[in-house]
Amino acid sequence: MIQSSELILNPDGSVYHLNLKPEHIAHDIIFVGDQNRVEKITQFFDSIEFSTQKREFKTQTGIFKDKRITVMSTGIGPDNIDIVINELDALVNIDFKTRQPKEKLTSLNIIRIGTSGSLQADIPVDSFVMSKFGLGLDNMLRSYLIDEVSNLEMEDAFVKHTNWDLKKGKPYVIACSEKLEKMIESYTMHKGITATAGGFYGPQGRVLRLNIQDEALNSKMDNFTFGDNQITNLEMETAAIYGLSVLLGHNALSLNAIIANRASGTFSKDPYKAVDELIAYTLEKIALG
Ligand code: R1P
Repeated sequence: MIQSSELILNPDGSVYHLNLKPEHIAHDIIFVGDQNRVEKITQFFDSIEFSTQKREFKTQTGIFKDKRITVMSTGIGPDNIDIVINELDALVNIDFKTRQPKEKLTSLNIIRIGTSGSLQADIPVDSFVMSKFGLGLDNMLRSYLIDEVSNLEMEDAFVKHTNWDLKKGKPYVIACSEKLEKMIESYTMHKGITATAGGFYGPQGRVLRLNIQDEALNSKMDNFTFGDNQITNLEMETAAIYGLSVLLGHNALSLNAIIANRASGTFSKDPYKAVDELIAYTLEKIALG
């Protein structure tokens, strides 16, 4: 039995941070970072059956073209992803009455629609990136037993290529769900490795008033290749989503609208437009899937 200090439920029986009960979520789930992006998606729904918000975690469930979909904001960063995916998994795979894992696994389909900075000059602002792999620079996933699901070969190649200081913890690499990749695939989307940082400034090489440990990291990441894959972009959630999803038996895919190009130093003139286009495209694909 899982103790009440470990799986914390609110007095109404909902799960601690997300404020959700099992009946509130669909099996197809869209993650966004920004809570204001939730309604940018659900405005296209035919109906909305449920809405709630606690802290940065805003959730709405409804119907889009006969498909029941949940849209949820995760806030910023891998630490939030730890909360969101563990609590979502508990909603479908733990019996809240007996506090025991259920015998039959329920697998969720999780698709992130995010914003991100490109590291490659030829992946311009306003384009879309599908993450074949998440490369976690953040350490969160290292609290779990990940050796059987992570790509050790790519991790070692990245450590060597960047002369990575292991005092920062060892980066981890996790692949996307092939099922969702096939479902969403588009020939216009760039595909590659998405690096996930545990912060926005120093961890992504931004210097304001503090010196950083490795000023050359972004340019080293820029020319890292593994097989046909290069590091396309840098954001703050994908690798953590992939890692926890694989460990818990869920399918995950991350899509990002590129709003900044770190190689050319440019920022989108209309970042909302690129995000809106990615939302419209993804919703249609989920409805068909
Ligand atoms: C940083 O500004 C945030 O924006 C990006 C990063 O991953 C981080 O969460 O994604 P979202 O727009 O999806 O939040």
